[in-house]
Amino acid sequence: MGRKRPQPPLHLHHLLFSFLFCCSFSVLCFSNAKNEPVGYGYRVRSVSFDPSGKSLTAHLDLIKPSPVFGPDVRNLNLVASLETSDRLRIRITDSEHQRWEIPKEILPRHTQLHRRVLPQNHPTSPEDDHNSPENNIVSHPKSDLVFTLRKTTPFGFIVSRRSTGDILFDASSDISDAGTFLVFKDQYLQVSSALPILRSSLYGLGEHTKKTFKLARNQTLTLWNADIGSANLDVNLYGSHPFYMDVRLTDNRGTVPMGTTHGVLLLNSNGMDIVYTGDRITYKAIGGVVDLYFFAGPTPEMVMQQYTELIGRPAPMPYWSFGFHQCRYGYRNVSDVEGVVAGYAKAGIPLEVMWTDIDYMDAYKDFTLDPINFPLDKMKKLVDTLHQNGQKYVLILDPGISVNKTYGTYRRGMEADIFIKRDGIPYLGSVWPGPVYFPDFVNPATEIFWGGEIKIFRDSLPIDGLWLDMNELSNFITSPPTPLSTLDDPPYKIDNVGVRRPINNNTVPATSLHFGNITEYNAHNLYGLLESKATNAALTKLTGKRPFILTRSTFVGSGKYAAHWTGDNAATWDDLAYSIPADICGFSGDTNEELCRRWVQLGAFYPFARDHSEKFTIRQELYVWDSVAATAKKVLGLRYRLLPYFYTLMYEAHTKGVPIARPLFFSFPQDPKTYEINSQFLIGKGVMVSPVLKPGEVSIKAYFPSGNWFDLFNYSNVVSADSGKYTTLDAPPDHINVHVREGNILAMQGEAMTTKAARKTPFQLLVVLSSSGISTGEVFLDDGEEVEMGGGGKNWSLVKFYARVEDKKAIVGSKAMNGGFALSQQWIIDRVTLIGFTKAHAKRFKGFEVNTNVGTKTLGDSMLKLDLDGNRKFVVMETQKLSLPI
Ligand code: MIG
Repeated sequence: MGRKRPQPPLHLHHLLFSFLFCCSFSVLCFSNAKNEPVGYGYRVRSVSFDPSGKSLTAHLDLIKPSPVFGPDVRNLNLVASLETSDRLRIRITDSEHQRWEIPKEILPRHTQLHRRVLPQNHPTSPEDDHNSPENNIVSHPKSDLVFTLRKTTPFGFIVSRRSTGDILFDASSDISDAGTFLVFKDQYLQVSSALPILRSSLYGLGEHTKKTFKLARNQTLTLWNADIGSANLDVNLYGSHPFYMDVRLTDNRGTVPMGTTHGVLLLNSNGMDIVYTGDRITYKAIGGVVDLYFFAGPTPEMVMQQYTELIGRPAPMPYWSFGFHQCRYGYRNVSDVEGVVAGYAKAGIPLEVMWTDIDYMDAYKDFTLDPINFPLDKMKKLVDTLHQNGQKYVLILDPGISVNKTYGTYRRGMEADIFIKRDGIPYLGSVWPGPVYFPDFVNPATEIFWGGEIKIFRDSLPIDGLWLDMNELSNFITSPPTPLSTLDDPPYKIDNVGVRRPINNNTVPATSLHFGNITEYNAHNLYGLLESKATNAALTKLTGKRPFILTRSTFVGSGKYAAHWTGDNAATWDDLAYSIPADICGFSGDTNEELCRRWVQLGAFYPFARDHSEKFTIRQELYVWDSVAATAKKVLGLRYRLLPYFYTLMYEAHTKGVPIARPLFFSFPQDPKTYEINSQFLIGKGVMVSPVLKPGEVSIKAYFPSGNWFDLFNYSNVVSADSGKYTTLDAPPDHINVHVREGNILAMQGEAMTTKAARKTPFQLLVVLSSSGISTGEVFLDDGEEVEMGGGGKNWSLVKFYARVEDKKAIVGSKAMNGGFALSQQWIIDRVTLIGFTKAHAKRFKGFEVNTNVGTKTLGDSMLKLDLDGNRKFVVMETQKLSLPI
């Protein structure tokens, strides 16, 4: 395949890709030289159907073993099942031996939502010809996903769409020079699909730092959690997410609607390479089973709903976590930290959360305080003062427990016998405290141990959240492999760190054992997920409140327990461009005034907004430079006014799985130009951020999908894009472009120094009328920290707003779920601003000026009617106090 690929143009990043590409194929090239494919495939021995018609089981026999990458598994079971109307699962396992699969206790698969479960015994449709000699099919009239088993030699399978016939996954044709589409060996699984190169755009398969959202062709994406700074492009980083979204252009016949999207998950925790060429995707995993899930979409948002329905939805974050955070590695002592808090107050820049890195610990031991620089009495005073000011305090924890008999945490860990073992004794690694043992979070007893340690510590210092670092696991040493072990040295070398570094490099060796004799080889990628889960359970139990946890390492499903940051990015303009959501102003290296200014302008709109820097770099708190401080006040002012919007998006993420920050194609899949946009993003469906990402620039070229867009700082600046267009916008040094699209209603509040104070200000509705039809928006309200968000306790309201222009009136109204809660809190709206009147609207109002705004109001029962007969300039209603819901 490598040889046939056309020469790419000579760009630096292409050279890099070609290099990776050749490396990743060197083993195959070697086997090709001997004319030995990686595998010869399987044939179908027998097929049986579930009586419901929703699943089939095929028994597969190996055609012939191949000599590379170890012995083939001879007999396989393939089960294809429609688990819901929008989810198809294809699971291929060894029919004789149990193999490693991610246990349900570690990653529950949510299959119980009855809403979309398919009815039994559906009427047979023509495609349901189970007995054709060539093909067997699993389909259902209520599902758009169709599975076809092809009884060719070797056998194959296809996933297609019932509505359009579009083939989503085609594992039915041979790859001439890379073995067959299915290879199943003990330590090498290969599954591969053809893709329609001209119509398919893939997103996902993280965690990697990429120059583009859309995956470039001809690259290998490696998944093996590693402590590699996120400033490194294209190599495996801290987390593994073998999930992609495929956004399709329409086909020649125009049958497939533009932007039709599906999702694919390979649920497998083993190390893997994913080779993406554009016309094919090939997974090469070094263990586990083939467990593929297909999500029907057909929109990006629906794919996210369906994916998170399976893996779990993002944990709700407390309201305060949407405020601004300040951190640094290298704060010297408590007074240094106090000085930073005071610096923010003096500069009038909102600071919600103060953080401290490993500097607070005594000799880097978890759950201890440095008695000289961070003594308990001073720390207590610091936390008390923060709390009195409505602020919060978060501390870091590393997983490694210092091996030291005088250290209580170590002693209790040994007693509880909860450390990862190798050769029958705890595995000895080395991290900041020196020699360490690592808690084994696979062991249920570890959650009790860990929760106990957090409790002891938190009883003495009431911290508000925890930051979990180094949980890939990161290890400063690489222990020698066990001789002849194919776990420590597997036959297929994944492209670890882009140079096929051994998988044991700077982590816990693959031959180490977790509870139940689960090998590190299999469970490696799950460590961050498991630590997050245990920490979440501990904090929830201790506080009775919604926990705030930030984790560096993640796996599929981690969002259920913790938030994530980008890890060690660099203070460079490149890293600003790769950055959502990274450490503001950059972590490693010295930042500078201009970079930091542009970074806070962008970072103010990250879901998680934290300034963080490395030890020995120059200080970069937002008050350090006057121009940064001035810009911070302006942009954080807008962020704090938008807090209800961010928080409502948190609710949407928690209930539907749709992320708070989204690429443009999420809202505009029917506009293919959005597929290529890497330097702008959306917050929710309605707000678009277009940052400056280069030094010296004072204007930007931004893409605007169709519709009218209004500057969110200055409502009267309008970009009208009939069908999507690039526009050059001014971006003076103190400004970032943030626009809201027509058709949206934003519930905003006032600026303040803390989220607590902001929540006490009156609401203001910004109604952006739609040139055709209704505008909508919503606000979710609760106390901001109860464990469940929108739970059965009903201490919350969801108010949905709508607005339209009708006759000579603009009508703004609301419908509330549990409206009583909001009323009981006596939240009020003291201003309604309408923008977005167009010529079409204006025709209805004699003497009405286009682009002017709003008139007087009369209050109806549940509606606000705005009389538009006047001929007024930009007027917002300073209303008498309206209750919320209206
Ligand atoms: O070996 O705790 O990504 O945010 O400041 C480095 C010190 C350990 C890596 C984290 C970074 C943190 C740093 N940590």
